[in-house]
Amino acid sequence: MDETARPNDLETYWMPFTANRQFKAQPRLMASAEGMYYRSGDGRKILDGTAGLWCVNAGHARREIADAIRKQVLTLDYSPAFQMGYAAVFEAASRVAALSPGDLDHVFFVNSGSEAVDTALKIALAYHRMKGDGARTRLIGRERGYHGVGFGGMSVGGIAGNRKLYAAMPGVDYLPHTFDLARQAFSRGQPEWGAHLADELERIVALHDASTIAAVIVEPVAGSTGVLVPPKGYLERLKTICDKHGILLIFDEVITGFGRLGAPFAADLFGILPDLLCCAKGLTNGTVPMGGVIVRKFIYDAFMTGPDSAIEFAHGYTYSGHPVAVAAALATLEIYAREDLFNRAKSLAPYWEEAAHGLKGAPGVIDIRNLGLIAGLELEPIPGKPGARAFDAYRKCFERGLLVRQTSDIIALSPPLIVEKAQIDEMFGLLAEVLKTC
Ligand code: PXG
Repeated sequence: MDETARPNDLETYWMPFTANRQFKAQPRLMASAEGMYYRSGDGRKILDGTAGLWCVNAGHARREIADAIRKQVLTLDYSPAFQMGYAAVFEAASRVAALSPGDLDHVFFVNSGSEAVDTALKIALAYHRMKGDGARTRLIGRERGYHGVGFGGMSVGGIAGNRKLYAAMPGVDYLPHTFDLARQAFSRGQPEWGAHLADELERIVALHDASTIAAVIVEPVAGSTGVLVPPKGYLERLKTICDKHGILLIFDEVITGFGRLGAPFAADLFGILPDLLCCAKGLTNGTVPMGGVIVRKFIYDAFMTGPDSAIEFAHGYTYSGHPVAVAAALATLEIYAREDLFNRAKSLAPYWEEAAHGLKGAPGVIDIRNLGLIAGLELEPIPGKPGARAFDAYRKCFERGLLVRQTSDIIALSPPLIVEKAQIDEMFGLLAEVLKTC
């Protein structure tokens, strides 16, 4: 037992999105991490099947990032975010924009995915107002969408459990989610069935009228709710309908950004240009909280009107473009480029798909979904105990040295992009063993 890893008091810390009492009765503690592995508090090596929480794309303990962070704290630890700047933050914005497709060429920095989403929604609303279209206040999300926990993101999100205790914002409507087990089970990559579900947007437009709708926000691949891969043609149709009605399309790429799908962004992979793109997580390899909203030129330009002395967008955070986060981001983007990690993910994706679908027929597995370096396994729920089987698998995997992600009866995997084929085999091999006991 590493003594530094043993807390003296588990009670005081109120843990986020955690079954606190269950956890504190049987804690799972991490002590350190390097490369593809965590080390647990009790000294076991744990293979990281989830890149932390979908964020450590370049693997753990990257020296270049640590060095950059240390140097930055000693050079310029903080610089006022408003009405002032420093060189590196402009550099970071340029690099992120250069990585983004099309004319997604201006970047607003924030500190998390939730802030990226709330910021994007505000930009969308303000954009229409700037254009004299102030009646466009309605936002369209999607069932089973996850857009973080801010009031905006929660409100456009479609997870009942995340909303039921709070008053979600009014003026939001929802597309149906795109998952249908009977029609899509065991699809490899994008399902064939379901593109027509995008046409539901036409129904929503007909109901509310386009003149009241500001934006549609979707995750290109829904991550948190269990890896829902968009049906072939679905996102294309969504984009066409948005354009037709002057509705802004927001891609929430907090999970899909920075190589997860074998391309810089899902927008690249699918060849669809959203008007705004939210990112976070992989931007700093998970080391320092940071996110961003990347917007197309016409949106930025719409704000750059009025007197020069006016603040064009009344929004921002004390830590927008924080120097330490920016240093981490620059070092991270450098690693992604130097090690060509997005292409590495692309070239590993077929092997990943094969390995994931090798679990077809394993006990309790009713669906396997995948895209890029993401996989989701859906398990047959134990009657009357939703989520219990997958949680059992999650716990047993951890005990046997593999970190996976569990949500309801779904196990999700999303390893760092440095994963080796042997480690992919190890992940799915161990999962197969564990599933026999769940
Ligand atoms: N949008 C998307 C698509 C996300 O996946 C957020 C916004 C919010 O980001 P922040 O940085 O505010 O948490 C997310 C976050 C999981 C899991 O296990 C997923 C997220 C966070 C924590 C756990 O699926 N996604």
